[in-house]
Amino acid sequence: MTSTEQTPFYITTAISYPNGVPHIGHAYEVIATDAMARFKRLDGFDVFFLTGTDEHGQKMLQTAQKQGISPRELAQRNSDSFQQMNDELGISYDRFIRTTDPDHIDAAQEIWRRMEANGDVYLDKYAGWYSVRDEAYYSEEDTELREDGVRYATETDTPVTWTEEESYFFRLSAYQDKLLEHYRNAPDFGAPRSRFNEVIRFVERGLEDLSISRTTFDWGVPVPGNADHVMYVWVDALTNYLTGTGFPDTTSASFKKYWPADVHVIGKDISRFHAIYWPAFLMSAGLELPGRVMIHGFLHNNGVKMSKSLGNVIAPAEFVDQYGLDSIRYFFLREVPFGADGSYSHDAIVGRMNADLSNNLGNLAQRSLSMVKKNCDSQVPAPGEFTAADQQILDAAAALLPIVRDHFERQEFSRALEAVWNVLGDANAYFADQQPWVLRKTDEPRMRTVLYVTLEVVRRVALLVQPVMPDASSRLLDVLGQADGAARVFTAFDEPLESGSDLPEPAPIFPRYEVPAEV
Ligand code: ME8
Repeated sequence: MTSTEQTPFYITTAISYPNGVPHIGHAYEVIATDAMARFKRLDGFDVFFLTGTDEHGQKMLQTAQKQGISPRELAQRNSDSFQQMNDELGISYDRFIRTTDPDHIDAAQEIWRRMEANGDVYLDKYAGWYSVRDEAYYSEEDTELREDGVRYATETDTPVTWTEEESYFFRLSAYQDKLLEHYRNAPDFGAPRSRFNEVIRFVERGLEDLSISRTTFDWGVPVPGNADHVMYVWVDALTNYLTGTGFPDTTSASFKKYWPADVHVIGKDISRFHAIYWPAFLMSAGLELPGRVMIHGFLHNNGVKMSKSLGNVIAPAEFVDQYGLDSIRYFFLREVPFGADGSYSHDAIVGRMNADLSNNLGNLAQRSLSMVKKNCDSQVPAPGEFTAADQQILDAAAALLPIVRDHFERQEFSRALEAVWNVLGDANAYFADQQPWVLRKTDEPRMRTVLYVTLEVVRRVALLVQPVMPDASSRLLDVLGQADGAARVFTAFDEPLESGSDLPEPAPIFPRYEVPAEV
């Protein structure tokens, strides 16, 4: 298949605010999106994966002022640490976009012009309770005056100040019915359903027009035709998904190929921006809507919210150093049903590493491969006729690809991995029942069949876990003698393991987690 014949698949993460360094929540989102992107590549799609940083807005400006540097410097510094985190996490992004990139400024101004040309942008005055932290205005009833004399946005606990300014507005109120109609026609537009339902109920209550420009500061994309205003950061930020495809050049090959995006992966705090504002902006601009907004939950440290003041914000690199990258990737995707909130703790991570990775997968691979090395001349043994027990476990492993694909299609990573590990559990039971180490003395041909069947199950598992654990699965495929390239993509899944092929020296892939020695 040549690349032009492949079906395109365009996936994005949220772009992070680089007003600080990345934390585990950011890592979680890029890891999940990366697993999805890798799955689609292995499944034959022409994938474009966009991630990056959201650099404008008052929050960036205020943080920079506090640090005595320019917002551009702050953005540069922290954007670099986000990019570094991506590299440390093995994220296979195709472009790291920054909203200060010149092509993005063009894109943001063009979507504005299109919305204006459609009659959806007008100039008026805005007065309201503004939260700098949330970059959002709140109505009086959504705020409360607390004992410290400061007024807060009730929902987000952030301080608000009374702000009045001339502002451009977007006629969001005109899109209520169109949005609801879209939600009816595309029931998978938002996921998971419970989080999408919250969005729908919000729209059903009615939408107010949205203030989309600011005059009190200038760290943003200038509004076309009125240099006194910069765009509200969310108009600018959401447009990054278009910039990534080559917009405003709608005739470009990449725009034609990749727009509309297939999946936007985002966290639960920004679902309204993505499932309400974004489709409304796109409808107004005469552009197609993305296929799906996948809303994940928040990760908490030992069940406690991460916050700088609690000192429990963990740098992703620290995690990787302690447990290893693939273990972390596996843990996050297996432990927390994507969409739900989740928690991580040392014990939970070590539990998964030792039980799932080391015992269930690592040991099975290592035990069968060492027997093959000693007893089969380091070659994939030739099986005899399969018994019912052989056939049952082979069939269960062969059935995994469509099951896993189905779960990935809905970003149900934990369910995909659960299905794989169920088969691994059965494979371990099969290996223990068949006792190939006894067969070695009593029935060598039968031993070879059992070893062949086990290697075949491990091969299929190794193929399927590549998107989640790229490095470990690659080493596992190495010891199974599967060369890089055609043998490692999903079209190889149904091709049976070839007997007689040489196997390299087996090496343990998933060591048990041992408490590091005190220094
Ligand atoms: O929201 N657990 O940027 P951001 C899981 N710039 N996910 C978390 C999390 C946690 N504890 N904390 C944050 C922004 N996230 C905007 C996005 S998109 C056009 C603009 C997620 O740096 C959060 O939900 O605050 C979001 O999806 C992403 O990390 C970036 O958050």
